[in-house]
Amino acid sequence: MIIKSVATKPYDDQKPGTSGLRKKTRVFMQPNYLENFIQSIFNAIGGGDGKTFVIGGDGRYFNAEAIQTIIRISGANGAAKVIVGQNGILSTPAVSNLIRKTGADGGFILSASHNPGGIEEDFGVKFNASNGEPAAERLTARMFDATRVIESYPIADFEDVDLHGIGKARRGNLEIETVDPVADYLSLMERLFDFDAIRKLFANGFSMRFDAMHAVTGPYAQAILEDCLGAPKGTVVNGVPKPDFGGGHPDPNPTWAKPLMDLMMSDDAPDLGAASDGDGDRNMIVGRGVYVTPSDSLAVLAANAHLAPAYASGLAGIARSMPTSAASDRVAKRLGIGAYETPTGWKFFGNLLDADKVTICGEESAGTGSTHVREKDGLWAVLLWLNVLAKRRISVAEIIKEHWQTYGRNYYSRLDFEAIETEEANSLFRELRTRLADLPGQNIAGVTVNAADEFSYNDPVDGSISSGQGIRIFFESEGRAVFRLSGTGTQGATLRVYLEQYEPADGDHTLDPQAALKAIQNAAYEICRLEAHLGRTEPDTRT
Ligand code: VG1
Ligand code: CO
Repeated sequence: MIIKSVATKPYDDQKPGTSGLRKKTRVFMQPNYLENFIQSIFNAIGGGDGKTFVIGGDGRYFNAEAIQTIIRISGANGAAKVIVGQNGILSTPAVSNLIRKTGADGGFILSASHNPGGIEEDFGVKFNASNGEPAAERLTARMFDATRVIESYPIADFEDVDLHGIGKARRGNLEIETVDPVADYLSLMERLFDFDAIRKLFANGFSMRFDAMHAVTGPYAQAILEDCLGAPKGTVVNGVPKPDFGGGHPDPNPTWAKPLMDLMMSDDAPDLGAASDGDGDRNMIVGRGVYVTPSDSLAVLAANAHLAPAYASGLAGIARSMPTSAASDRVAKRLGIGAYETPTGWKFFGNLLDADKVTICGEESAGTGSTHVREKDGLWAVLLWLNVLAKRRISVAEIIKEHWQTYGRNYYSRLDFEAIETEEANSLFRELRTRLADLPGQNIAGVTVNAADEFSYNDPVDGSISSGQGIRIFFESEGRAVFRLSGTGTQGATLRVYLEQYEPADGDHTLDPQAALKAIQNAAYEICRLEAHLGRTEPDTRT
């Protein structure tokens, strides 16, 4: 193998965010930009000598080229083997599974997740560690440090590797194995769930639509739902991954999955609607006439997980990200198990899962997962719902209604203000921080503040502390508002405002969420002086 050393200069904007490094695709296509970041990962993990890595992506624009570059840099760093998804395709949970199953030293995921794809849109790189989890903060800090001092990188000089077939190739000391992206993932799902019960459900006429949003989950959903579980052909729509996701945002929420939402709210609605995001780690669940918020979905899945073989002996605990509603905490309390609150981002669940403190985790942004991998997993959540529905034989709407009657309802909504000036966002937060100490006891827009703080997480497993993780305002009657800045955007800043209002088990669960949250929203806007800072009060998206 001929290895070249290429002289380079640091780029100053390669700090990984909530989930890897995300930039405009053209930024990644600049000379040495991708190469610098990949070599910095190798530098941060102590080199690649003799190691094995899994490589795959969600098929977006620049996926194929980036994979060839990563293979060449892996070879030049002395890696023994790379395991690559056929045609460069692997969903994020499938990468996590392959790392764990093959005992690989880590994995590269090429994706900007739910962000749109294309030469004018977004690209991204995530690195997962040997336990399959997204690089922890300590590791991402080392990567960033490495990007700031990089002077050169080694790269092997060989022909592109053909990734169309399945099999093995060799370039010098590097073995390249191309694998079926779906097979190992499918066999994992078969071990977790009662596939026979789900098959019977479909055989008895249960109807479903799964919208893969032209993203990576299409081949997985077709193989599992249609070919294996017997759902009728056509259950999966938009099932072929496209480099630009058909021009849409592959973001499974009521705004971006509107055609699915419209169907589910119509007279022709099937029994279950579901969707997944660009890289297959998020999920949306909709019943006939009823949208299930991700926070509620986490709580319902936790309360019913024992109906699936993998979780029949019960859960060790439940973790949720801080902005996620407290609905799952109530389930944990009733089950007598631990409830954990972590910062936003899946990397914070890894330690809790590895230490067997929790079995199920979730985020309000439509991510749910369990001990089976170390990533959130869109299809896993859909299959667990199917398993629950197959066992309980009642509708999604009935399950939700019964859940609220047992635990109460956490009305919930997230408002996103996108592409705002970074300085505007920073000044809003600076001012908000100075107000926190004076807020408790004050009545604002008709609601009283009980407490206010900036969330800081003390990891109970490794003792690491992550501060500055979002501002929380707690109101009387179990209301809450959270403010934080997105760490996945590629343009300016995105302010997220998360609103929550608890309604007890014997209360009214039939309100429109926006109406139920109006008082909290008014107070939240006033507290951060939203209009004064942003010049507007209408969010770009409301989920
Ligand atoms: C968002 C979500 C967060 C999620 C992250 C990565 O981060 O809020 O819950 O873990 O995306 O998901 P942020 O910093 O923009 O709020 V994915 O599916 O985009 O990898
Ligand atoms: Co994703």
